Amino acid sequence: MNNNNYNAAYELLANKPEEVLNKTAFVDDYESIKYSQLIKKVQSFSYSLLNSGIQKNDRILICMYDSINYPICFLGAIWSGIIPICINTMLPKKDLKYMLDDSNARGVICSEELLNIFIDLNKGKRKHILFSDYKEKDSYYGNKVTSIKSMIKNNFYQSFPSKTHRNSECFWLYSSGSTGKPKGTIHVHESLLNTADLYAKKILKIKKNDIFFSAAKLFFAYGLGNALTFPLSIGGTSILTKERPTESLIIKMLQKHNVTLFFGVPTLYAAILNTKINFKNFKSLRLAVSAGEALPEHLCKKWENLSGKQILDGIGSTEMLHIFISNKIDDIYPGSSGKLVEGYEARIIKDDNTEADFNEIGELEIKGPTAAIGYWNKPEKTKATFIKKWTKTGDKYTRNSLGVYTYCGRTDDMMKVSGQYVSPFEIEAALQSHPAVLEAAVVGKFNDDNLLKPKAYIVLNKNININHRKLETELTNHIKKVLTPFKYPRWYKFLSALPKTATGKIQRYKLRSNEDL
Ligand code: 3UK
Repeated sequence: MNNNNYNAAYELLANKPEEVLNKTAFVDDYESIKYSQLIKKVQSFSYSLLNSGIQKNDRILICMYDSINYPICFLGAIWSGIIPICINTMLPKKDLKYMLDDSNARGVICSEELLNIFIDLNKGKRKHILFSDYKEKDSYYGNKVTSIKSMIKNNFYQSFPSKTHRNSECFWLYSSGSTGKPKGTIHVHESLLNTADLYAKKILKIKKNDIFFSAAKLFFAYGLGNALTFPLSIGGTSILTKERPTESLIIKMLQKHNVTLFFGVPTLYAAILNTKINFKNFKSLRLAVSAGEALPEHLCKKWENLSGKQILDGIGSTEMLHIFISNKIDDIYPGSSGKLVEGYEARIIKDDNTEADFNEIGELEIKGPTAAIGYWNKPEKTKATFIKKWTKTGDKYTRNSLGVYTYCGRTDDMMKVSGQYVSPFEIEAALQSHPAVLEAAVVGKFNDDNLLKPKAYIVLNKNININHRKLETELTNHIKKVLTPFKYPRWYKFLSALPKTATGKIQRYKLRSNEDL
């Protein structure tokens, strides 16, 4: 490409040596694909997408389970200069609707299982062009649904990469906050490869013989790097599955596919360690990575003792696209996030707006060549998070004289549960939507593994005479239905009144410490 042009999909796929072209790029639940085929399918998809009426700079929502079609669609869109927006497949319908409306996406690419939801959301207005895995349907309640399979299975269509730039808009991910709606986080072309160059190549020392497996799905920034950018950047192999990442699935996948690099979240490491598996089964594993929330010291040590393999905790964010502070091979500080990844700068800002000294707490801010350029259509939130070249993380951190960073909690009300954001307010609102509930307050509580989970305090409406155990199950089912399922409270406590100040504000600190209740 011309010097000024830079297309992330092209950069990830082009100029692969012959030996890589013959290697397997992705394996999913049904099939595998070689690099040589992948490059052709991405171009065929790009060509068909442009032919379908979607144009350069249009946005397209991708709501798909992990499979080989995911990288084809994601990279095919980018190849065309179309902006893919990767969204969580577990979201309730109202959130999907919000993202469709907010992003004003021209099209939607979804897994077949999710097609009915999008057809329903598209009813009447029919303003989105729908694409779906496998099934060819000309008319689906009046919606035309184009099959991804037909777009990529036909003859190879050569397509030239769109003339985009290092710093032009490339793709979005949605990030959520404690209040307000999710924010479309806009990333530029060069950020993808920069995460591979700065973190994956230097810290994880990824090589083309590595077999990558990420418990975090491709729609998360963490999963996108782990299972797409990193393997493609060096010609490695990535294992994809649409299955939910339970501990038994992970154990099975690590063995079946001879995984060398595994990416998980602390909750999963705790769950795997709580099974009675024989770690000798992880023969092929070279290294494990943990992110999403802090990895407690005991889990880090226990994993290393039992498996004989290291586990690198590192902190990343949707806004910074991937990990910017990390433990390093043979330089691990259990219970800490480790040291700065080269290529990033960090500062810790105290409440009085001055920089923290060693061991003083403040809010962590990061600068580096993978930062998002802002949130879509949210100027105030953009201004509050992206300050010149610095990105606020919303995390409290300390740094010691060795340059080791330690997580000390969030500056906002957000919780990270199983590595994913959850706002206590959204759980409270969802609980209050249940007919038995008068008032609800949710706080984080550490479980036996020292991992934070939501606990709900409930005041029931008068005359609710139902067994509390039964009601707990009912409330949990209710939450799983109206919110993304992992957000359900792990504990309930029923009170006759919530502790409040004279002005009626809930005294959360009392709930957190469980005092006087
Ligand atoms: C928290 C951590 C302590 C922290 C992510 C790796 O998690 C990712 O992105 P999100 O936008 O959340 C970001 C927030 O999560 N966090 C993440 N990792 C750690 N806290 N120790 C950690 N190791 O509050 C951060 O601000 O969902 C993780 C790669 C890419 C990512 N987007």
